[in-house]
Amino acid sequence: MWPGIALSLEITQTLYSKKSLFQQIDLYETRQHGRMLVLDGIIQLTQFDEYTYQEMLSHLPLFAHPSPRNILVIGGGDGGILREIGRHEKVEQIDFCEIDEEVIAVSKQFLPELACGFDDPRVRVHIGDGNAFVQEKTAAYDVIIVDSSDPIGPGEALFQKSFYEGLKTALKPGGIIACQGESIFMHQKWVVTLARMTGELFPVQAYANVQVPTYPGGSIGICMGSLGPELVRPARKISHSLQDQLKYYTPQMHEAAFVLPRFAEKLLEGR
Ligand code: SPM
Repeated sequence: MWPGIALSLEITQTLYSKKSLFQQIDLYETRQHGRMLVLDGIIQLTQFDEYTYQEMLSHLPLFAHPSPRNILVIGGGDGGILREIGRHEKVEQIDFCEIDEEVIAVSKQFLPELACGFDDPRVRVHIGDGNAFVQEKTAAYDVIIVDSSDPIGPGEALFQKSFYEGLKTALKPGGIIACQGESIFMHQKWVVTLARMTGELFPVQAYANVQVPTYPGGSIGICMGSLGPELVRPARKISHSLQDQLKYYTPQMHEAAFVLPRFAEKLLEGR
């Protein structure tokens, strides 16, 4: 996806390498960054910095919503997003839809500190196509989180307008979506496309930026849409016990994530 650009991490051991029905799955031990999950040759996470993305993709929408009870997560078979949602005691039900059950199995074997998200009794796992799953739902969720891979291979359908329309229909009144939003440095065309689609469908739209040193460009975006609540400030206070569990998200980071460099502001303004 990045012709002429590479990020190098020294691998000390290959723990798993196999093609599933959908993609090539590789799990490596690295010298400096702990274990690393790679799908179709693209880094999905490392133990070194996975928490930045997982915390922000989860807690930005959950804290922007005044009372999130019913949650849907699409993609993210490693379980890290489920782990973060599970920290919210008032959440009642978490539907989880992932197309590739081998990613879940590999994560349970090699990334237990992420896959512990699957142990939460509120989680209901659905193996299948996330787009098809969403299209069958109406007014079912307070928050929907899309932890997709990139828009090639199995993740492609999750970047289409029909999918975003389905997300909107699947939300309850006042609901919020938060989707993996690519990089303001590396994927400007996708960033603009996602922000425009969300802006056309939702009365409230915002784009956050999160530091992830092991993603190309060093950061990734979160594209959000809301049927009511404002997004750029938390709607609720965070408890001391939850804040103590986190390494990246704070109420201050919530607001700061939506402050973008000027070139990105211009990009999103269509200038
Ligand atoms: N739960 C973690 C799964 C990671 N899902 C998102 C992966 C995105 C990988 N591509 C990053 C490159 C951004 N341009």
